[in-house]
Amino acid sequence: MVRHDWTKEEILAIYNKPLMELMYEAATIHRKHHNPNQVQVSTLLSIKTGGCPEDCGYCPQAARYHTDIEGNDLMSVNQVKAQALRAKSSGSSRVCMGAAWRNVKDGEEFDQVLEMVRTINQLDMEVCCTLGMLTENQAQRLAEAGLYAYNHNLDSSEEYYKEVISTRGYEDRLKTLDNVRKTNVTVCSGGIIGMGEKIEDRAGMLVALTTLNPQPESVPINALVPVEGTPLEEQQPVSIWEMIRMIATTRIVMPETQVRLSAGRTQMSKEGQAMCFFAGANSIFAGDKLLTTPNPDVNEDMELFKELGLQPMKPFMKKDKPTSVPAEESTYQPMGEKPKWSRPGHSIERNEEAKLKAKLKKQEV
Ligand code: SAM
Ligand code: DTB
Ligand code: SF4
Repeated sequence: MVRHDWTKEEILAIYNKPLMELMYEAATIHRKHHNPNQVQVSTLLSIKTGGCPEDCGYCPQAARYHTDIEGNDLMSVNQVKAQALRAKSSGSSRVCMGAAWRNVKDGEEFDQVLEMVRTINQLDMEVCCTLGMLTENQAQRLAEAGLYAYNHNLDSSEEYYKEVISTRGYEDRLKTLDNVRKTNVTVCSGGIIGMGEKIEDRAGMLVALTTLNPQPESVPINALVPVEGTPLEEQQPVSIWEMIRMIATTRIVMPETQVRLSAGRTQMSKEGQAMCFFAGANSIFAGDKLLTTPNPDVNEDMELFKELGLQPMKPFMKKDKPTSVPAEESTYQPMGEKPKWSRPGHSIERNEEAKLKAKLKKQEV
């Protein structure tokens, strides 16, 4: 049975169980709901990199922090198709396209993204997008183009979120998830651990995700990748034990969800990752790059799969392939709806410091 009324205390009690018990319980639930030898392999593609106006304290793509990444304008549909075919040939069943946008704006660029969605859908791969905030109408247009999933993370508990991001609020994120839910696109939403949050915040984020009804079809659990130039550059990496606990707890409270062992795998041993799979992770991001930071080599991942007897999941095993609607049949009507900035005037000291540091560094050059 899927529960939507988990309390923070109950989730904390699960998270803090003796590790062997926690893993055993998670693995038992995992095999009741999923084939434990199948892992979904998803490939990330940064279709528009850097220059983002937001102030997410973890993110190398926020313009204000001046990190070392190479920014790029929106990729062409042909470039995306070539990358998707490459991903398919190396065993990926899903392509997740990420754009460093605060929110989607109607116009030429969004039309180009819709074309990318149609193109990948025709390759018989699941298509996911993560483009920032969305209106209901934009979600509907993505659905019509054949989008399978939309990723928009809650990132942390509502309380800790405010310590990391000031340019939009938790309720804005929930609104986007709600807009996606009104279509037939599946919801992908999770978060990051290792940002300096307490275990209570991890539990708080899981409460928020489990309360969603239906629960998200996929939940990415990212370990922070500390990037130089961001306010979180000095965070110590989370230990593998914390990652296993977070994955196992997520599996127990969201039994039907695909739990994705996401960013941070380059810092984990093969044995550590194997324990995450045992504890209920059944999805990874593959490819030598996440959006801007490194990820394990695909060949190494496939070797690990072989060693563990895991198979990459085929596309559309959880839900039918969505049908794209030809453009002329689209019900699209611009609504002119603007997502609101929910916390005007609010700023985070650590983010302001990082902004200033980046500015001074630039002046020195
Ligand atoms: N701009 C869009 C948005 O924010 O929704 C989409 C791209 S954004 C990079 C997608 C997610 O990547 C973030 O919500 C965050 O959870 C994750 N992420 C970004 N930087 C990260 C980092 N340094 N370490 C771990 N996860 C990160
Ligand atoms: C998610 O939860 N993790 C992915 C995906 N959704 C878009 C992104 C991880 C980004 C890690 C930092 C980077 O490579 O820029
Ligand atoms: Fe922009 Fe997304 Fe990065 Fe936030 S996480 S700064 S919205 S790209």
